[in-house]
Amino acid sequence: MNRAMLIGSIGAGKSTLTHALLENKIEARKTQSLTYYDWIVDTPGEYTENPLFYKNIMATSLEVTHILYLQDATNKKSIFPPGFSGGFTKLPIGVVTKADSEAANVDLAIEQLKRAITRGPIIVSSSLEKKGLKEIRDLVKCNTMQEMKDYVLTNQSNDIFFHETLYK
Ligand SMILES: Nc1nc2c(ncn2[C@@H]2O[C@H](COP(=O)(O)OP(=O)(O)OP(=O)(O)O)[C@@H](O)[C@H]2O)c(=O)[nH]1
Ligand SMILES: [Mg+2]
Repeated sequence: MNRAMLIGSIGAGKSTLTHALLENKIEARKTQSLTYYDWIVDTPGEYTENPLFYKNIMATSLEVTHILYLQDATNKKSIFPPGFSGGFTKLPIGVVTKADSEAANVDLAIEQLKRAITRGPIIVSSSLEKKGLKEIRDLVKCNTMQEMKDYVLTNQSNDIFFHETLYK
């Protein structure tokens, strides 16, 4: 079964998205350690914010098929180093979170994800409005980058697109 690990800054909305994707009716609390659900591994924001934890992310990534890179649209900062997804062999999905918020800057969040992910789909989501959830579930069912690209091309909207870096 395909599985996804969620990474992103403290408070980016990883646990809220996890519960929304799984249709769990529980509210997220601060994540203290790696938490395994059905097909999702939720991580504490500290794991992505502190490079000392990169080895934990690396090790955990071996257990999944996809890595979801969450960028909070209400956070002007991005904690992902440029090209971060290049350090992993797993299929990347960029996810903009909290698109519903009045404070959201979705365009900025997309630009931040484009720097973090050299190639892959990017989804604009809101756990509160259940936006982008189906697309994320469907993408995690894809087995190759090409399958994800084909999915994006056949499900075109403003909230999903495929990012490719032409020159590296
Ligand atoms: N407006 C809005 N707020 C959200 C959304 N998703 C999460 N939040 C809020 O963002 C805050 C942090 O959410 P969490 O899901 O706990 O974030 P996290 O990434 O799991 O945080 P850590 O576990 O500390 O790493 C909470 O107050 C949520 O209510 C969303 O889609 N829209
Ligand atoms: Mg959490």
